Amino acid sequence: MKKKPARKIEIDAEPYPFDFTPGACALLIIDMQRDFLEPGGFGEMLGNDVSQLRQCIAPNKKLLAKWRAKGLPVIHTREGHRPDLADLPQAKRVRGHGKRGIGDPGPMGRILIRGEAGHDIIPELYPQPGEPVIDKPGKGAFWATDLHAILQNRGIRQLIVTGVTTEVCVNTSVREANDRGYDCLVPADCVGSYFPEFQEMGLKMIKAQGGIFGWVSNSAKVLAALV
Ligand code: TIU
Repeated sequence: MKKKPARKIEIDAEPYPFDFTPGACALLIIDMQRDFLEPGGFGEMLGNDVSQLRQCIAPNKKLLAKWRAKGLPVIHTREGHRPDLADLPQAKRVRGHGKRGIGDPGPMGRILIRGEAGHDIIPELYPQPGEPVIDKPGKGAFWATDLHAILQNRGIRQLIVTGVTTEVCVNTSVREANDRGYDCLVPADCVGSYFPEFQEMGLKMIKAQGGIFGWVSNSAKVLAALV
């Protein structure tokens, strides 16, 4: 018997429409962790305006609900380290010369340490059973993780990438995914940066030069494709 061709739906995106194949596409939610997003967390302690990031919670929540309702795969990531700091490079530990850094006591437990309250995902987007959570020691979701194997085992070739921050972990993960052969679409309202200029440029870099790393769209357009 002939195999049924995969269903494709166009999502309006820049620099040109994205050929969405629901059976081969995962929602990858990057680092929506309490320490980055919540008032009183590590991000705010560093002097950042968390309201800039919090704008993307509601659109993510809506997209996640619909994505789950359609039975499509969801993967979450968290940036953080082992409690013994064995996986924390010295270069990352000393960078910034902040008063407090990774592994030190913070407002919500030890900063960016697995198992601590601040390291966990915000309640609004909390993972459900069956949704893999990737603990990553770096900015990119692929480096030193089993994400590529998980995606390959599930036949995933496309990613809708959301989360924080646009210019750091989202951008790094999209670039890593692109080099591994995945098509990535980033809904602009579902990613956030502490810095408006980095939000703008982080998105521009993805879609520049004919989609050098991927596509940029918005959650309404992705939701419209999830009929
Ligand atoms: N998740 C992520 O982007 N980690 C960061 O450290 N981001 C900053 O913008 N600092």
